[in-house]
Amino acid sequence: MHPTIDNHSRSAQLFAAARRYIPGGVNSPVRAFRGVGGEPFFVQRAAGAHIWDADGRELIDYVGTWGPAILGHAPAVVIDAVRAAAERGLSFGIPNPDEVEMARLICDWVPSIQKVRLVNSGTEATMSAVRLARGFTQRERVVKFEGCYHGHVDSLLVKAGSGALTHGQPDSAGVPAALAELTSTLPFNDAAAARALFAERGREIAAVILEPIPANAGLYFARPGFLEGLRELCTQHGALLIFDEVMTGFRVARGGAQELYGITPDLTCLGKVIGGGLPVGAFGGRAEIMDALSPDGPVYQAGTLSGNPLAMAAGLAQLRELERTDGWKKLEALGAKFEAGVREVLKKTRRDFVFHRVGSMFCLFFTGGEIFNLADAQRSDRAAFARFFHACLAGGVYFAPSQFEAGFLSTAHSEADLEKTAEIAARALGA
Ligand code: HOZ
Repeated sequence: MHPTIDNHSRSAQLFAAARRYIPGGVNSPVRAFRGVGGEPFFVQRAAGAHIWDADGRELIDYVGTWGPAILGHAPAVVIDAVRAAAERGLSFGIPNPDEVEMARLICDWVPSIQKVRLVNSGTEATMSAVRLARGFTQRERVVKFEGCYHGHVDSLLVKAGSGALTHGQPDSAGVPAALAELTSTLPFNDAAAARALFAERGREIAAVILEPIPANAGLYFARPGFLEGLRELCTQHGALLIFDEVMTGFRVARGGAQELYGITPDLTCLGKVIGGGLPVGAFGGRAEIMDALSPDGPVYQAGTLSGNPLAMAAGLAQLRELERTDGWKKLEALGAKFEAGVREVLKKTRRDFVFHRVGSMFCLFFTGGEIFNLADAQRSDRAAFARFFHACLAGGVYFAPSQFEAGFLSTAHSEADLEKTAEIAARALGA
């Protein structure tokens, strides 16, 4: 049995019950701990940078509900906004004023987005963006990158990252071969391969979709010129460039990764931070493209709960609070402090590591050398990662239960949290 859980714990009992009624006992595969072994714990409540499991154990949390909790868990400003919105009604299926406010804010903060449609998840955002790109360009081929994950969209579950990678199924059963055939995959950071694909099939390509900062196969970065090259190729060949900023949007900078890199995509997918922890997604871009959506255009896309008033209220409150408190500056300072602590610890170990960070997102690979794509990331020693994960968890620090996920800091992480984490990590690594 793994050290995480004992058979009599409340979490163990809940997991046994969950397995009876829910496939694998979880509602999203990465939660099942298969990437690290053992069984997941169940969370009872969360506040700030901390979570409490069903057995009352307190943990410092670096998952932050996979990104949305940028102010930490349950910040008063978001809870108050949600409470007030709930009292006005949970869902209308009729346009509501906060949808307009959210759309205005997104368009103001992300200049490449002139119009935006709100949906309920990142998966919906990428699925709809791909359909829109196909409808707008009247082409069918989509290009994605190995290890990039864009939710569980049929066309994009080809060589995918995140849970798909953790569970050894980057190509899902149930995706028709005929559909997968319309998806071309390329290694990330391979500009020559992208040029070659466009030279051969440029006229078929509706869109290139990517995480401008891939964060679902660990975390790595574009080489200088790579994103610019893709922008140029798409423009030259009449394909749309789609940035999946579900994780990086409003997190790595107010205007997302596209602001950091100075690249203008045609379409952008958003989620996570813009919902403040409630289910939300969005996709937007140039007005002429977005106007191809129904009811103005021929590309159908819809949703009963889209623009849900609670999600809008939560997202607006969180984004405004980030802006009001100079949140991105705070997160960078915190990230730098966290990184300094980690590097101190790593120096004391006798093995090779690669530590990547951008703002409040980070990843520690258990290998040396450089990491620029999925193949590099897969060199990481996953067994060593799993041992590290469980030692940290036993010490009271919760990192994502997979080598192939990013970690997240929030403005609620304190210096004491970072110090305790460094201590526990040092012990876990035998430093
Ligand atoms: N990497 C995923 C989010 N981008 C993890 C969340 C999940 O699959 O449940």
